[in-house]
Amino acid sequence: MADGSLELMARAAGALELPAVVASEGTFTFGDLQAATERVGSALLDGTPDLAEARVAFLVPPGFRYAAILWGTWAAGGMAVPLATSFPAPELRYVIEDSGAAVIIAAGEFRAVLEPVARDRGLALADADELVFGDRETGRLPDLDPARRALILYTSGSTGPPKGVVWTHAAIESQVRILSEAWGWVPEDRALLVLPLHHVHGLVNVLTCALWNQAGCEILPAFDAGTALERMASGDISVFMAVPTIYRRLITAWEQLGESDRRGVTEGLAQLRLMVSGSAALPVPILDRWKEVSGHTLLERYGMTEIGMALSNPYQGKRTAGAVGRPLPTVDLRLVDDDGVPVPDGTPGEIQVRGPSVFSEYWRRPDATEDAFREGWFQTGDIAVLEDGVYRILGRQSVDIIKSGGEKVSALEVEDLLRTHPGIHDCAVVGIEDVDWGERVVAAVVATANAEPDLEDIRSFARTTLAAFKLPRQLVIVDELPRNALGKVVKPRLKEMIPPDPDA
Ligand code: MCA
Ligand code: AMP
Repeated sequence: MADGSLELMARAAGALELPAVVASEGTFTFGDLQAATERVGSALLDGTPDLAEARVAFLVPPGFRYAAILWGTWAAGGMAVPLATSFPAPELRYVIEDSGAAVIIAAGEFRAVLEPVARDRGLALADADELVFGDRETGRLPDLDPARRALILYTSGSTGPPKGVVWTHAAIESQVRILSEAWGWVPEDRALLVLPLHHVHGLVNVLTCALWNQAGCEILPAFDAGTALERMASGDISVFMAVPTIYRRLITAWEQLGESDRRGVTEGLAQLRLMVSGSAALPVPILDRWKEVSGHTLLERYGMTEIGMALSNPYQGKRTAGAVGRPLPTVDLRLVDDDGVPVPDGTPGEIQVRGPSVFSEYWRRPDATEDAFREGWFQTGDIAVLEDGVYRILGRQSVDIIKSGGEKVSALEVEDLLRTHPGIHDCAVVGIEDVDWGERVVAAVVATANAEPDLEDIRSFARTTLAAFKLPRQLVIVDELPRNALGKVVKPRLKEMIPPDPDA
């Protein structure tokens, strides 16, 4: 490694014999990860001194290859652009084109979906296995300034297409230090990772925090409630983080066990040190039931792709149901009214955040970046109130953002596509409270004359363009959409018109 290597990698160098990643590909030490990082980094550099923030897009399932490609990209001076394994070809193409990726890497099972876009961009599609495990000579890696840009994560917003959120190495380091301190990470920890790795939650809070602390990370290629529950209760795991939908599924899996298996699992779960919930509001019934199942009061925290983690219940001390605690160290946070003026305690206001973990820019969107900040404060669009010394999240300013199973969906993006369906004259998409998903995507549709679009038809129409989590789960045919005097759909009124989901 070069002298100026990133602190994340320098710390790994002090733990070469310790297990770093346990995954479907095998068990790997920090020494293995360091060697793979050097192989990937050298291959990407291919004789050049520094990738100089070139974008490296990769579609690889969560596992050792993922970690090695991420670290190899960073060690070579590139910007990592993780691609979502759940995305269909058009969404992958959008991210690759928008980020201006100079390198595209795929695991074998994803080659076919990426080949056309690689060809169109005149790029060879690199093979993940060959990069990570190939027999190649390693060379010198560049010295890196932590102020350099490291990562682009794509996120949907209330306007326009998804935007790339840029994180520097320094912001990632700052986030990881904050969480390490606040949540008590130690080298003896072993995290179980069941989340996708193109979001802050899985990538930073779990994987990077574990590796930064010389702890191990056991990675499942995808979430499966039975497997996750069994691994959590195995006695090997000390840290687990997930979205509320996942906790709900773990509860269901536990309830399906026989009496004595339940007891065994409950005893195993009680051994964990830390269980965190985030990415969406944790319903109090899930918090309460999980306490009965596992003995743990979930630590709920609040974050966002643009700011990382901002608010957290305490690791030690009282965790308040339905609340997200206090600002994490170094996070400057305030609640403001519509004019940007701070509100007194007990009055709801928009959350604004500043601090070293806040993102630096939307990739190649200076106007959107400028609009997102006000006098140096990032405007989250989330509404909260400070009561009895803790913050409670009350909702969002925009009705066009939906959070389903921890995934963010832009109603406008779904509407734009649905309007191109021949049976749809007009439509509006809203998020409706849902016990499984938190919110479910519901489409209210005015059909064209003589057309009778149904849910399955609309879902299969949209599926080739949009990720499956964005597809409507309920369809309501209406004669007309409620509109205000300016002709804009009044979504709060529309929400009241949606009948309960017949399939729920
Ligand atoms: C999958 N499906 C979904 C979702 N996920 N539908 C709605 N909302 C979703 N989130 C679709 C599948 O494509 C499938 O569709 C059908 O639902 C059933 O799939 P199933 O196997 O039950 O679901 P799954 O594949 O097991 O996924 C559920 C999940 C997953 C494990 C809860 O959504 C998930 O990993 N969510 C977490 C996302 C996350 O990490 N968010 C963090 C971002 P079909 O049958 O039609 O094919 S927020 C963040 O990072 C900030 C910083 C923060 O605060 O944390
Ligand atoms: P994303 O942009 O996908 O990173 O999602 C961030 C959004 O998730 C935030 O702006 C909030 O709306 C929501 N969120 C994250 N954590 C919580 C939480 N604990 N309670 C309520 N909403 C949350």
